[in-house]
Amino acid sequence: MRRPKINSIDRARRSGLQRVLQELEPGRSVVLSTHLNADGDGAGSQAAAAHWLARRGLQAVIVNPTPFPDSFRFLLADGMEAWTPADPEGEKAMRDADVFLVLDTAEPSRLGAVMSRTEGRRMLVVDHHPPTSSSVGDVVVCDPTACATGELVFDLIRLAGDEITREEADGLYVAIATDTGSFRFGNTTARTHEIAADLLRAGVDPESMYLRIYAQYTPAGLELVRRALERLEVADDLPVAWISLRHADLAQTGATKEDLEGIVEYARRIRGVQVALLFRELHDGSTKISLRSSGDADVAAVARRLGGGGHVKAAGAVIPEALEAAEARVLDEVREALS
Ligand SMILES: [Mn+2]
Repeated sequence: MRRPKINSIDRARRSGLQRVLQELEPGRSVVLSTHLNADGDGAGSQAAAAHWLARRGLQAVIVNPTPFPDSFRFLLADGMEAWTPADPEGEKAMRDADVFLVLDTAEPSRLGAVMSRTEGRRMLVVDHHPPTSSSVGDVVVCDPTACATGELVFDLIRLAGDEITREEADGLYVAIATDTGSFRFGNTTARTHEIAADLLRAGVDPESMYLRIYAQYTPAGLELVRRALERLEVADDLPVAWISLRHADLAQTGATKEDLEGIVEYARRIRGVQVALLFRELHDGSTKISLRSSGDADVAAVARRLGGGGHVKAAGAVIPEALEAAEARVLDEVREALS
């Protein structure tokens, strides 16, 4: 049986994860956190890590800067809760923590109110975003060659010599499936599939995962998709398509931020499109941009010029400008990147 070999991983990743492991002694209290508006990778990696740490005899509590996504609550064990700093339980967990294990980000600004509470505590970071000058952490594993943070959590568990349980496998599968666009994006590797195979052997049911992750449209979410398709525009002179949503689009449809997941993919699915964009007007009048690249364009570089960041093929930024001005500015930057 072919297994994703733990001794085949890159030496830097291995030694980094080894140092993380050394900090996770049985009996210690760990707060698990991830970035604002946790996605499938953040939430799935956390859920898997929480199951595993509990199994190793640590106290593990999830405290995120924004509420744990409802759509991924099924990954939490019975009685396992996820808090925010506003909850007394979250506050207490952060006060009692020996260690913070931060997953899927190393950016202080993306940790919201959790960040200030890490002061004076050991902070372990396991992430796959390219490190930046503002990255934080006492022990940091930032490996952009990992398809998802879930891949690194998988390696961490295997490095500890532990088999992966069904519950852990479900979380890691959600993490990896969502961050690779269901094994379709450019970050998908042979090893991604080897790990997925291992997760299926641990009991993951791919169809029920598909239904849990993707077959979840609500009437409000569907209405948002309808509006997004109405607003979809394709440039005449560039291989670029974009969707612009007003603040009112979310408010009037009753759609949530979670319903925005994947909307940008509608622009990316158009034949010939190399850069897909989602513009979203925020309540304070600024504009949030999601960028996706299907070609050689480095959208992380574009996002950095706009004050944001991310991966080469998936990045984002918030611009303090109104929707129309933001569109013009971003399209200029994208034109530049494509030339
Ligand atoms: Mn991720």
